This record gives sequence, C-alpha cells and structure tokens, in this order.
Amino acid sequence: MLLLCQSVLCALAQYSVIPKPVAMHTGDGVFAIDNNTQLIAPGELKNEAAFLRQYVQAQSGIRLSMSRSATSNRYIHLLIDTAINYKAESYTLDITTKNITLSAHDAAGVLYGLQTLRQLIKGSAKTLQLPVCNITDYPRFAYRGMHLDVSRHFFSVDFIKQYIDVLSLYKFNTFHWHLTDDQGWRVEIKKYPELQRMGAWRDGTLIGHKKELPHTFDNKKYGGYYTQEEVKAVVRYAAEKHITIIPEIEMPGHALAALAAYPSLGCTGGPYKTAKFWGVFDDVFCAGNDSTFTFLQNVLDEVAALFPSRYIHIGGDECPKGKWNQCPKCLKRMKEERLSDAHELQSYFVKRVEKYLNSKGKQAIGWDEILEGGLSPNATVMSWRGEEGGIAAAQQKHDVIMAPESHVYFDYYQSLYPEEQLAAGGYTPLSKVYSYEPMASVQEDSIRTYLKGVQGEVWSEYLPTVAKAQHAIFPRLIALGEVAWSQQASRNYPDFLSRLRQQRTLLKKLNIATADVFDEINYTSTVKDNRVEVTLTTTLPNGRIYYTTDGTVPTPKSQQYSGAFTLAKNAEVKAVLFDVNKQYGRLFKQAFFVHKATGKTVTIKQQPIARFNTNSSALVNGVLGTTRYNDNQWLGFKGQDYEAIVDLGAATPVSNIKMNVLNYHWQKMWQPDHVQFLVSTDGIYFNIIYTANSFPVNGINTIEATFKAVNARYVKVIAKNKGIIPAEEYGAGEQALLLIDEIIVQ
Ligand code: TNX
Repeated sequence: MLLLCQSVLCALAQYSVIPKPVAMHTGDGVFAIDNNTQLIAPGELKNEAAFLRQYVQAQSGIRLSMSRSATSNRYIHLLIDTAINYKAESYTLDITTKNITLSAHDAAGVLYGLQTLRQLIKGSAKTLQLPVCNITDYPRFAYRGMHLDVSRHFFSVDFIKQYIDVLSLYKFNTFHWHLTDDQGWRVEIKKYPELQRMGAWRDGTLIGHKKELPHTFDNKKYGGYYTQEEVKAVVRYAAEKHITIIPEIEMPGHALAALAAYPSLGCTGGPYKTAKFWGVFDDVFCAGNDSTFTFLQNVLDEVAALFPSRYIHIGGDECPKGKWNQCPKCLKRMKEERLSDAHELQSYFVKRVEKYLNSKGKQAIGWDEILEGGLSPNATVMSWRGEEGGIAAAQQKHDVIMAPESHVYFDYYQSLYPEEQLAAGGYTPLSKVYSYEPMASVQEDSIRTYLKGVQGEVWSEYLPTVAKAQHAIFPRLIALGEVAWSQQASRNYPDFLSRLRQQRTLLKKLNIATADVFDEINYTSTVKDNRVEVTLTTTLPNGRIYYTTDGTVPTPKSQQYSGAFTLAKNAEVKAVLFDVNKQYGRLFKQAFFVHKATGKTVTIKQQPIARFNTNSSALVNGVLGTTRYNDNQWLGFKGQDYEAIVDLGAATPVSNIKMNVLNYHWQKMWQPDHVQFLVSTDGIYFNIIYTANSFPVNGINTIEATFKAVNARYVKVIAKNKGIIPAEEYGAGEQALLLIDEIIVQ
C-alpha cells in the first residue's frame, strides 16, 4: 500500500529529498540494486544512463548492465514520456520491490529524477537499496540560478565542475558565471591578449575587511584566467547536467581590469591598475569613445561563440558617472544623442550593447541599475537591490529574475556569532533564505508572469579559499534550491531542516565543507516592567541548553534551560547546546541592558525605512545593534532626521543617556551632523542636556552623556541626518542612511 507522504513521514531519514518533490507516496519494502540489475535506456538518454551507472559503481562497485529493453525482471528503466510528464523538466519515479521506472518530459527531467533517486539510495559496498515510493515532480520556477564571482577570487576548473555537480543535485538549471570585474578579467579573449597578460592579474589583495581603514595589502601577485579550451570543457560538462551557463561581462562599471589592459577604453586614458581591494571604482568604460563599443562587441563575439546560452549578462550595476560628466567625448555623445544626463548615457550604453547582442541572436540580462535612464527594449532584469527594480521591470513587461541581496546573498553573515567567518556584511541566516518568497507583494498575474525565477549570489571578496567559499555557500544554496523548485504550499522549515540533516552524509562524500551548525542557539526577547524576558531557541531535536547570566562559561552542570527567564539587571547570557552528550555549535553570548527606558513607550517622528527594523520598540528592548546591521536592532532613516521621545511614565531621576550610531560609509551609513539629548517633565518644554557633534569611529559610535541627576519624565533624542553623501564617497549624491539603536537611560 502506498501512503501520501505527509511532512512527518518525509522526515523519515529514508525519504529525505531536497528540494521537496511535488508529491510522494511511500510504501513498504525496498528495491535492491545488485549485479543482476539491468539499466534500460534509449540512446537519447545515454548521458543520464552513464551518470547513474557511474554513481552506482562509485558507491558500491556494482556495474549495471545496459540494455535497450528488459531481458531480466529486475531493472531500472529510464524513458521519456511527454504524455504523462507534460511539463518541462518534470518526471515521475516509481520504485517497487521489483523494478524502478523513471519517466520524464525530457532528458533534464530524467536527470532530476536520478538526482532524487540518488538522495534515496542507502547502503554502500555490494548492495544498494531504494525505498518503495512513487514520486511526481516538476519545478515551480523555470529559472533556478546560482552565481559565482571568480574575479575577486579565482576558482579552479575543478571547483567549477564540482559546483555544477551540486547545482544539478539540487535541481538548479542555471550557472551565472561572473567572469570580469575590477579585480581581474578571467576569460581568455584571443583578440585582446592584454586582458590575459595584464587584466587577469593584480599586484596584491586587501587584508581583512574593506571597512577596516587604512587598507593593508599582502603585495602578492594574484590572478589567473580560464582559457577558451577550459571554458568549452566547462560548458560541455554543464550541458550534460542540463545546466545553462550565463557568462557575465561587466560594463560600463566594474571595468578596471579591462582598463588596466587597454587604457584607451577609459575616459582619461589611464594609466589604470587592476584593483587590489573591493568596492565601486570611478574609472569605467568611456561611453563617448566608439572604440569602447568596438572592443566590447569583439569581446562579446568571442563570448557568444563560447557559450550557447541565449542570454549574456552585461552587468550594468554600480557605475559611477563622475568621469563621464567630465569627459569631453562623453559630453559630446550626450549632446549628439540628446541625452539629458549621465543616467541616460548609461541607458544609451546598455541599449547599444543590447542591440548588438540581439543582432547576434542573443538576449541581454543586466542588474537592476539598467532601469535607470530607460530600460533596453528586450533586456531581462536581475533584481539585486531588493525587489523594487524587478517589480518595476515586470510592470514594463520585462522578464525578471529575483536575486535580492536582502535574502540570497551568500557572501553575507549566516549567524550573529562573533566567530563567524569574515563576510561582506549584513546578516542572512539559513532560515531567511528558506523564507524567501519572490514577488510576495505582487498579486496580479499580468505582472507575476514576468517573474522567471530566482538566483543566489556568491560574491567572492571574502572567499579566498575553497573551504571559505563552501562554508558561505552551503547549506544556504540548498535552501534556495527548495525555494526555486518546490511548491510554495509545501514549504516547511522544520521539515526542511530534518531533511537537510540527512544530507550531511552525501555532502561529506562530495567533499563539501558546509557550514554545519545551523541548529545552534538563537534567542528572542521581550520587555516587561523594566525587565527583559529571554527565550533561547534551537532547532536541534532533543538539544539541551545550559546557560549562565553571571558571565561564567556554562557547562552541563549549569542551569538547564527549560523556558523563558527574566533579567532584572544588565547581564550577558551565555549558553551552550548539547546533543546527547556532545556539545553542538559554538558558545552563545548575548548582552541585555535593563535600564530606566527598557520597555517604555517611544514615539518617533519619522517612519524608519523598511530595510531595517521599523518598530520603534527596538529602541527600548534592551538589545544593542551589532555591526551586522540588519540584525533587527537598528532603525534606519534615509536622508531624514531622527527624533524620538521616550515616556518614562513618571518623573524619574536621570543622570546618564547613551545611544549608538553606525558609521559605515562603505554602506552609505553616515554619522549624523549632531546628536542632542533633551529632557522634560511635561512633554512640552524640553531642556537640552547634551549635544554631540563628533563621531570619529568607523563603525559603532557610542554617544554618552553623564550629568548631575535631573528629574525627567520624557527623554528626547534628536539626530540630524548627514543629508547628501559627499562627492568622492560611495553613493555620492544619494541620501545618507542614519542608523540608530537603543536609547539607554540611567
Ligand atoms: C554589490 S550585487 C555588487 C558586487 C559586490 C557585492 C558584495 C552587484 C550587482 N554588485 O559587485 O561584490 O555587492 O556583496
């Protein structure tokens, strides 16, 4: 008898398939693969048959005998049947105790069925077993992508092939290969040998995070590139796995490596150097110079010949316009083409290149900045700065791929643990990736129809080694695989985690150094009557938490956590998690501040922006913001001032007020012009107690005023936004962000 697999059943180790299939019925018994098992497959499925044979042989030494039709009664049958499987990439997999039938819409569907089968196989040397079940499966999104930046750090062909293997395992069908950027040009272009000789190399690499000033470098020559022969081999390899590779050639910005090789392509003529650190650089391709377009067209000719993909990614992101505004050739172009500003010049640039690609039968994809100054007629938009760009593009009837940095940037921190491996910024835990629902705010089918799928990004600034890259990528990639493939209604995080834990053996076999402590301790807290109530959580089944609040490191002899506890004064909670009798994960530490404003009512004058916490209660919740700025503790104001009033409930002696601001120019987060603390007894007349106008720390600045105690019921805090980001700085001309956290009153 077959049972419909409810989430409880799917949690059974033997059915731990990711991404979760559309429907799965489980039964009793197993199919055993042995030396008498036949593999039946038509010639058109030769690659898929070979994939299964190799896998079975590597696992068990068993050699499946190949046949065009059944000559034994124990067989695995692969076939294409578009009548049963009428959706592209779909398959049905039927495992009985006697045989296995995998039928699919197309060869890709057969491979996906085999990837499912592979996750169901148990056993090793000599015998392999598959549990009886019947699966019907097809993808939710047609475009399921992962990106990799090989410019900031270079990854070997072997690594790329392994990446492709794992993409296929989790049913991705697109690999976006980010091949050029300021820090290195990584694809051989025969017509332009300087790209290999100069553009592929840099004189050194930044040590540490780019936010740490002054910058220091290792001064070691770094680089490399893929030859065209290597690229062709990778493209062939990917095709066997039904993965399309979309190459990215960045323009007009992120172009320093190309300019270092061919300085005449820049507005000033150089000299230029391949960048040694990360960011957005002012020198970009000159848009007034026709030879820039000749160069790019010649490059794209070679790229188009290497990659059969219909799509070529032409970047378009983060292109500063300062050089164009001073360049006679660019100004002349603007005049001739009647472009009103440099944004329209960027649009001209992208349109011109798109037109060329279209003439060669290719389509252009660009980052959402290609919307600025007018979208090219046929371009697909990859939305990275949130979803707004993607939604705007869909409204203009352009195809969209959602790749928002808020949810699917795997170069961001995956935990708040201070020991977490150095990352670009932000905080994107596994649960957040898993929760991603593209275009959730849009209901209209007429717009949603342009949403083609989702893509995760792996920018490699802080991923100099394979181990670091794998730690950042896994398991977040696996969560995105489920978002991209599985039905929205079947998404269930605990169920996913239970299946993910079962994937560890497979990941280990594949030599993937995944970040493995996704079940470790987290917390939530609430405030009540000048107390903080702390809840510790873990997703580890049967995990036991021990904790202290006196600063000592907990052991299994410390207090065992059994439910929320209350803090009546400042404390650092430390906690450890135990799985049977082994410690799991890292030491958890979180400071809580209990002060006179804790849990009191706050009103703020301006609505904070949605990118950060929008709830003013975060200002009095006893928890401070960290440098992982989207940790839900900061409030953000874009171009606007901040003014908050805390009502302490009754006249209270106050002698100290403290507050933090985050000063991260590399994130467009600017210190305010000044901060003022004021007090009042009636909420109408406020006295200024303190004014600060120096915030020298690159990072978190604490503003603290200690004064002779005054009686106050209301405490007001004012911070004046910097306003417009100054010239020469990242985001120049845009509105500065002001980030504020807890108002500590004592
Ligand atoms: C922004 S995302 C970039 C990349 C960086 C990344 C770091 C995008 C289109 N541009 O150049 O590597 O941030 O997170």
